[in-house]
Amino acid sequence: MKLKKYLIMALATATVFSSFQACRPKGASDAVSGNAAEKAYVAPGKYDEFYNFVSGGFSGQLAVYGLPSGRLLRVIPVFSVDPEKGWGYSEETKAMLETSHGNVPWDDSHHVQLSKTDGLYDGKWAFINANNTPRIARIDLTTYRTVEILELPNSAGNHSSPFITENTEYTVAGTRFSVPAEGESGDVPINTYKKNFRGTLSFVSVNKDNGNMDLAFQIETPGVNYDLSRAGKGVSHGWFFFSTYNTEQANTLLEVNASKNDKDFILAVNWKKAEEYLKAGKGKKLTGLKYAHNKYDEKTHTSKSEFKTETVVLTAEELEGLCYYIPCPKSPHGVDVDPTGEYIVGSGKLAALIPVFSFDKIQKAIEEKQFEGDFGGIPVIKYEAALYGEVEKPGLGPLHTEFDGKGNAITSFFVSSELVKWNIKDLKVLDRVPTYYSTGHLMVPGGDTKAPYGKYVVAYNKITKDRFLPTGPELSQSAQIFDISGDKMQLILDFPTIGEPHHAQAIRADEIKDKSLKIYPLEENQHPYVTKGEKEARVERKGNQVHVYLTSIRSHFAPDNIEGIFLGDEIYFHVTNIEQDWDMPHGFAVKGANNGELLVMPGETQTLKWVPDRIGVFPFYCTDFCSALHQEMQGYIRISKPGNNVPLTYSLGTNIPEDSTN
Ligand code: RUQ
Ligand code: CUA
Repeated sequence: MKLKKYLIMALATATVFSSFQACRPKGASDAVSGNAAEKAYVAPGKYDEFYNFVSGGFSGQLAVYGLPSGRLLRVIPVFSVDPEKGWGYSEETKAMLETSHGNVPWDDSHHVQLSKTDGLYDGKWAFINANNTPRIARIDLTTYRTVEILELPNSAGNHSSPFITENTEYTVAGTRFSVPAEGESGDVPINTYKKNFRGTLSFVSVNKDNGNMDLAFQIETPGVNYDLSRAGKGVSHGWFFFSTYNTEQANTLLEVNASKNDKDFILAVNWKKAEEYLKAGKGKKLTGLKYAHNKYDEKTHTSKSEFKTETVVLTAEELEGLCYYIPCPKSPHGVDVDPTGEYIVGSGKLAALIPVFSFDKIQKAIEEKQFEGDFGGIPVIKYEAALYGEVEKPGLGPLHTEFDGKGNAITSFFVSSELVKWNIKDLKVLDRVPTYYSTGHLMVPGGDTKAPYGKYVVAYNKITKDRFLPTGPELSQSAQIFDISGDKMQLILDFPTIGEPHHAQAIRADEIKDKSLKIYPLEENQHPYVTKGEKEARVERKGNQVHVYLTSIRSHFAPDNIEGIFLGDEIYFHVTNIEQDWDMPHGFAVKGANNGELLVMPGETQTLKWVPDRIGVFPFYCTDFCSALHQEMQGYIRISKPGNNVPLTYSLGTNIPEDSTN
């Protein structure tokens, strides 16, 4: 009987929501007009105006595009192994993917945040979240390399992350999936969600000078889904806002059961207050945890993994003034804060309006205790008391909002497939453009800073049917760039993206391009297996471990003939690229290796481990076309039968056949 009721409900909801499915706007082919192409055209040899960092969705990586051309400049491996660059395959990078679950070679990255000072991008680092096995990564914007990954305990589905505060004091991580406690006490029936499942909001501090992350504290809250978040800025600096859904606290068929409440919440967190409570000793130390903290050292070119066991937890419902819920219509997704910090925009996925909250009114409501009871022991501010106003009939399925710096907001609509521009002060809709289609995130360069650059808005679309040449069952994802310098948004270009594009940010190229690292100085290389010149190239045996100290320079390896290695040996090729020229990587690969390649930057050392599975002579070669004689950049290693009398020898240019003088 119960099941039948559920099925009927599910069916009813399915029909309702099928009308909420993406709809494809009309007139796809004639949307580009006039001088549009000119606006996106960046002539050959000319640089783009912006770097666009786009989270790679289920590829787990971070993609870098130029704007306005949409040219893909680089894919930075973060949470997923990348055999193209040896990420997760070289001995040096394996520790970066270490977690409490062991080595995890993949994740799902949704949001990217550029570090900020005074609410503006400072061009030092990019942060990106791992959704599945909760982690935050930091990427160095001089090397475009992932240099740190921190795992988050007591967390699941790290989606509302890694949003950062105005001076990068903290990057946060909120539980999308509430879960019971870690360890044996978490062995509870799933349908005890209401009683046993909790949400955790992690605040990770970032060292101003070196960027190092540390889990500063966690706030434990009632169990709901925390979807997205944004820091306050300007007037609201010191606060953080998290959107929630599933305030129904359902544990099954969420599609129906988490869509019942007319309103869910935005959680407002006073993190300055949290700091006070911590100082006053109100944090509870939780021990017996295990979470990984991985760092890449640019001097030794090696990563290390450290396991931590403790965290400090503040319990939201026990600490007055720390957290407040604000009702927000219909399963909000994005929560976005305008450049002044005064206006907080909630986007209910199933709502037909956009509520805009006022920070000032929120503060007054708290002072005057304008509450409508509590949720799980946390005061709920009256909707009207926090509300600045509503944008009426903006479109269907609002997801995210960015700001143009001229007093306007632009919101993406998944269901009605459009971008809609509206004025923050009078909440009037000013313009709308169709997208192709079902836009998720959108991005205005600098759109979440105190001073957006404006100029463009990019829509990152979930569905692309009929937009690009078909490529089998899955079509390319797409981004679309619109010029917003005039009153009307104008489509100027479509470009395909990797993974599924999610959140993105863009920084003016001239703010960071000259800081890009060109080489790793060889004299500073402190790798334990570095070879600083060909004279030091050698092969050393330690038991059944063989360490090959190999150098690469145009266009040979030293040594390139190696003998005296036996089946059963473990071989470590420590390749040092002794070039000191920009853009001169050398690759390294050996036949039959159950491994990726190495791609070694000038001045860097990287190691490929190889356990041969058979006897014979195996070629190795450079994989990156580095000179006219790149095809000559090769060598041989001989694997002999154990017990055969083959002395260990290695050489370059001297292992000549005896009869070669004939
Ligand atoms: S999400 S499409 Cu940020 Cu994962 Cu909104
Ligand atoms: Cu070195 Cu090709």
